[in-house]
Amino acid sequence: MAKNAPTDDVGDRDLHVGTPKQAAAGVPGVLHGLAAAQQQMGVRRSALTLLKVNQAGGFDCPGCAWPEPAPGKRSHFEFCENGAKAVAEEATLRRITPEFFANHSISDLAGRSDYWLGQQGRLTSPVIKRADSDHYEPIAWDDAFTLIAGQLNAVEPDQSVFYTSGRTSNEAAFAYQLFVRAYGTNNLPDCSNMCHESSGVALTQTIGIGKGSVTLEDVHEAKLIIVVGQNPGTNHPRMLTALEKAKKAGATIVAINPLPEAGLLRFKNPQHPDGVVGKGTSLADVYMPVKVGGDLPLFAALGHLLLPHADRAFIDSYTAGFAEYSRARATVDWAMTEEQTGLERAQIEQVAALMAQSEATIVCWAMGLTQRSDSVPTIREVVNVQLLRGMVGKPGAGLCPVRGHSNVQGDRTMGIVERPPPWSANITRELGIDVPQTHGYDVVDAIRAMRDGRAKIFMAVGGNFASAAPDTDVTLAALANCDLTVHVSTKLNRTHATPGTVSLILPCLGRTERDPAGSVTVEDSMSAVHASTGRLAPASPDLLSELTIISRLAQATLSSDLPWDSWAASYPAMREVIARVVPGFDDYEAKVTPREGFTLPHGPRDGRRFTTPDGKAQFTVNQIVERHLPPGRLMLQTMRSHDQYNTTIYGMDDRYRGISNGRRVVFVAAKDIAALGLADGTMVDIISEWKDGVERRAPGFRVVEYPIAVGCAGAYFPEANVLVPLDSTAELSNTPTSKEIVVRLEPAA
Ligand SMILES: Nc1nc2c(c(=O)[nH]1)N[C@H]1C(S)=C(S)[C@@H](COP(=O)(O)OP(=O)(O)OC[C@H]3O[C@@H](n4cnc5c(=O)[nH]c(N)nc54)[C@H](O)[C@@H]3O)O[C@H]1N2
Ligand SMILES: Nc1nc2c(c(=O)[nH]1)N[C@H]1C(S)=C(S)[C@@H](COP(=O)(O)OP(=O)(O)OC[C@H]3O[C@@H](n4cnc5c(=O)[nH]c(N)nc54)[C@H](O)[C@@H]3O)O[C@H]1N2
Ligand SMILES: [Mo]
Repeated sequence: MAKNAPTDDVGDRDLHVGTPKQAAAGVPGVLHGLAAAQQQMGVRRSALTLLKVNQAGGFDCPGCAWPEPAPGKRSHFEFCENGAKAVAEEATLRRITPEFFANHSISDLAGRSDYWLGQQGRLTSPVIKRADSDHYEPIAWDDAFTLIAGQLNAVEPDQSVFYTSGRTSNEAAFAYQLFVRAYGTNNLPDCSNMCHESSGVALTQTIGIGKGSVTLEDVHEAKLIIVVGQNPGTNHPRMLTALEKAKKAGATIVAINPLPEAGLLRFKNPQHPDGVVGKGTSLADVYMPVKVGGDLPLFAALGHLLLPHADRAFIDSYTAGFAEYSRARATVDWAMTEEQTGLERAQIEQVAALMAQSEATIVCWAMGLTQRSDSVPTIREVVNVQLLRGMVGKPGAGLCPVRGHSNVQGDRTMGIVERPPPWSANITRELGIDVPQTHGYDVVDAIRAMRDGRAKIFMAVGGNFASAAPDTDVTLAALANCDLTVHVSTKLNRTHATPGTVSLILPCLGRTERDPAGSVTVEDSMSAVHASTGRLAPASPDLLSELTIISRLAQATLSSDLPWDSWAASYPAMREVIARVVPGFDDYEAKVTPREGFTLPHGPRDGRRFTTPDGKAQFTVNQIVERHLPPGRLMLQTMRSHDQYNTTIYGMDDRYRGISNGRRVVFVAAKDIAALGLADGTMVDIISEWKDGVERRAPGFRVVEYPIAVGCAGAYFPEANVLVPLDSTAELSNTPTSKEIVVRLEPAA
């Protein structure tokens, strides 16, 4: 039997701190995943649903963007503990009814935790909060579209903001950007702005395309894999299977991370006998406990050490800027490097030696590199080192930004971006729509615009803007400052509890559910596009697909006579249009009919073709800006626990880090705890200090002594988002610096 939703909201009452684990997954992982599924769905539905994850004819796991092996090579369980939890959140049997909203005012909901809100179950019918009301109440779909269209047409298009989270299918994403641009704006911020934007910017500048250059086969064939700023045991567990496979074929693995994450140290693959009873596979051969923010000096030093091992043939034929780069890296200041990285010269030399020997090296990275002020230069420095050794466009080698949301990469390919897409002329040619050419708002600029009254309408297809965005108090006030907020969502979340004057929640189908319009398509982190087919009965008969909601809103709002009805009724019809407009999608329908789908072209990977202005891959010279914290301060990074999907809190445990029944914890090294005069278990407020002079405070965190790099601290997202100043963003990508916050700890009042 599925369990009922919790009625009380107990917070961290029963917090317990144990010892961190040394290995990830194994049988406990599978059992935890199944337990989560059964609480939400019961036993039978869990079994039937989980067997369809990532299978031919099944649906794409909504968990993460890590690719699946080719169909013949898939196991029957092509999901992981956290994939099971992601599916359970959506396929839950719990329901939010109109009575729920009658019983809970919006002020009541605003006081609840993200965990409690998410546990209430699926949204089932459209609701509206009218001006001067503190409750959501039912509204008919047609009335909802008429009302929103009326408001959209009453403001200038640039006064509206249209957010997207990365679960939206290719077809819905294409329709959404088309609607928004036909309406007249490029205000299309998305979760990428807070996620891999820095990777996109750095890769576009250097290799001419903002996507990673490896396939899953490359990972299997690599000789050396360097995992930087990523916690795959929690966030991309299926990646551990690929790392294990590479390792068994002889690869060496290096982990660069301020935390010794369990999944990087040892993996017990529950599908192999030694993963069930044995010790599993030890993964990382070398662990580099870098200080938060030390990656740029680290990769600069690696580049210096690798200069004598440069691949001259590759550099001469395919790159530009090597002379300047090699001059900049001719010397290295070891004292500064050791101080800024927290690593010893010998450790760095050891990794350089591995790189010098390796004929096939992949560097993987995620949020540990992308959410800092110097993220773009840091990723460019990673590119330098890979170019130096000729590690792009070669089997088993390359650059591998590991994406987060399951279709975040596809949404970008479909034109969800705050600038006119490079193919906007095709929209005009094929559909007769003039695409606005002005630069729109990204996430941070959208918050500023709402705060300052320049934007009055906020619409979101998916996501939880209020909890995901930085500077929580500023973001909440910005949303509340809107005349209208509109949320296309599957689950209740904090953003719904922060309404504009008028607010609507439009409930939609999830990826696991049957859709009469056919299968949708998605693109994974390695540019492979394939179909996803939901099989479950929808959570409520009143749900519409995202594509239908967007199409009906477009019809109500726009005067142009595009065939929105036929698109909403058929994903193949929408794909036919995409094929004519988006490069790389010709014969789209034919290519996604076979279950394996197809891989989009990628010049650097396929043939060392670099689409930069001079056609060469670019070496860059990146300045190292040293960080010196005032006495008594720590560099805080905000990260995910093992029991959450971004702002969706599955449960209150972080098993691998030894935390149960609570989330308000701050991880600090023993040496810093002693130096600060605190103790393990002290309750503190975390205060962030930023040059605007405003003190942002996150009250009531328990200090946890942890093997984290000295001078650093870690706390969970979204509880710590209140500490991230809105104006503290990465150079060039404008990504909030969620992994670079200068804080002090004060004993709690
Ligand atoms: N189960 C689950 N899966 C997910 C998600 C989820 O929330 N739950 N989220 C999805 C999304 S949208 C994304 S973007 C990905 C996120 O995947 P990750 O990037 O793995 O997520 P984070 O928890 O932010 O972890 C960042 C890692 O970077 C390290 N780190 C922090 N600062 C630094 C630094 O300065 N240098 C280095 N070298 N390392 C540093 C942290 O210690 C941590 O191990 O996962 C996706 N998959
Ligand atoms: N401090 C700090 N802040 C961060 C980060 C960090 O590491 N630290 N990470 C950043 C990153 S990497 C990201 S990607 C963002 C995430 O930002 P978002 O993508 O905005 O947040 P999510 O928590 O993934 O969104 C969850 C909500 O999506 C809705 N949803 C789920 N599935 C569907 C669906 O199929 N359709 C629709 N329409 N809605 C659906 C549900 O209502 C659910 O409540 O947060 C960023 N914020
Ligand atoms: Mo993300």
